[in-house]
Amino acid sequence: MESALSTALSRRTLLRQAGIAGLATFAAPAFAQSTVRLPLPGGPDERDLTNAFPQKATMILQRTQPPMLETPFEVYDKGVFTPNDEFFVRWHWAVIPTSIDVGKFRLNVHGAVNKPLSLTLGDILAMPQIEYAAVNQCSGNSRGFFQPRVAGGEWGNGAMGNARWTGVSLKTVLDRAGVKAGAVQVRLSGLDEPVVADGPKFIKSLAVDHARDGEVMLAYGMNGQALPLLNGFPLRAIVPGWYATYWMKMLNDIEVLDSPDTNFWMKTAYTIPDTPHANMKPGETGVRMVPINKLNPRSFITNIKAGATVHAGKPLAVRGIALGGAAGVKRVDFSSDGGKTWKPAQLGRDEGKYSFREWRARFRPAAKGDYTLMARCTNTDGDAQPSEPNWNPAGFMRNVIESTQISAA
Ligand SMILES: Nc1nc2c(c(=O)[nH]1)N[C@H]1C(S)=C(S)[C@@H](COP(=O)(O)O)O[C@H]1N2
Ligand SMILES: [Mo]
Repeated sequence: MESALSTALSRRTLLRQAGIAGLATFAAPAFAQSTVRLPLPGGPDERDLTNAFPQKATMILQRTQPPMLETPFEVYDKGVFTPNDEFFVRWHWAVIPTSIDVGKFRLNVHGAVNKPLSLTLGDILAMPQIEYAAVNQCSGNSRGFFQPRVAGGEWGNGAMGNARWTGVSLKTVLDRAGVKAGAVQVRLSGLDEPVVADGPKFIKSLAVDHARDGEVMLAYGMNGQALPLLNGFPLRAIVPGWYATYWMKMLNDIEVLDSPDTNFWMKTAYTIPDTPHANMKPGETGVRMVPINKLNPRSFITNIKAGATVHAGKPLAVRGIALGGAAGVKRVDFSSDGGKTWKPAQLGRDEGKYSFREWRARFRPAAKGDYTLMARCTNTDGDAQPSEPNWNPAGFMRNVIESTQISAA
């Protein structure tokens, strides 16, 4: 792994990757190759598939500019790591560099620090390396299932992915700069720019203690390769256990702040009701809103599609993936009778608490008829998936025990 990684991430490879990206263009209209069924309560049921984006295989096209590409759900059945070329893509603004000169790239660290830094990729590659698996999930993943429907990217369940990330801890970089006493937040920004002059640049901040927890990573490696351009080449933030909105891509600027960040993306956008599972009633007023933060546990059946017909009397192997969110997966329970009875599923290899975890269960549909299969994840903090779906006006943090209807014949 060590040598594969250093090869994958050598300066030459980084350069070659940047070259490939430079040749490709995602500004050209992506063409629809074919369509996929993605049934959502408010429609549409059909989505275009595209392979017109650089370093990306066939993806569900949510939007061309800025690019929003969803991972086809079958990908999650292939294993707990999401391949880089099938990893979802989400950007807020369409002015995104189509190539990066890795020789000229600098990560600037400034603000409330003793010593401002301007780091090359070589400087960063020379720092102590850390590595772990973590799920990157968009705040709006599964938004298309909200009822009543809410505005925004109408994602199915494919705005999430798990990768093994390699890089340096943000703490290493901050310690080198020397954070001044009285600093409160660390603001991250990347190379993308608003398309309109008065548009607010996409920037996000973390509390200083969080930024210095040793886990928050500046990643240059993703599943042993350099990051695809659209996933933030050459460097992005990994904030394990937290929603993807903080995982700044093409990260080139870190500003240590001595007062709380009140920019649009922290104060107005990406806020959730400060209630369990960010749940509120449509139309409810006076709800306290806070910046979105930790991921919740979720689980999915990946090998059986809704509407499938199986053999009555024969054992059926069911498998899927789970994420614990801000804590590890403690258990996954499986039900074949719509949640009346549950039994523990068998957990697959532990790839780390922030990773997807495989689970497996078996059941025998004894009689012909309909069955409702369900999986419920509980994390090591004791949080479990709710049986009723949450709701909030921005369509964030969708969570419910998912069910898959099948029939035995
Ligand atoms: N520079 C930059 N970083 C960004 C964003 C962005 O618009 N610009 N979007 C964030 C959001 S909301 C998401 S969901 C993730 C998506 O990560 P991915 O495209 O690698 O899947 O990137 C995050 N980092
Ligand atoms: Mo997102």
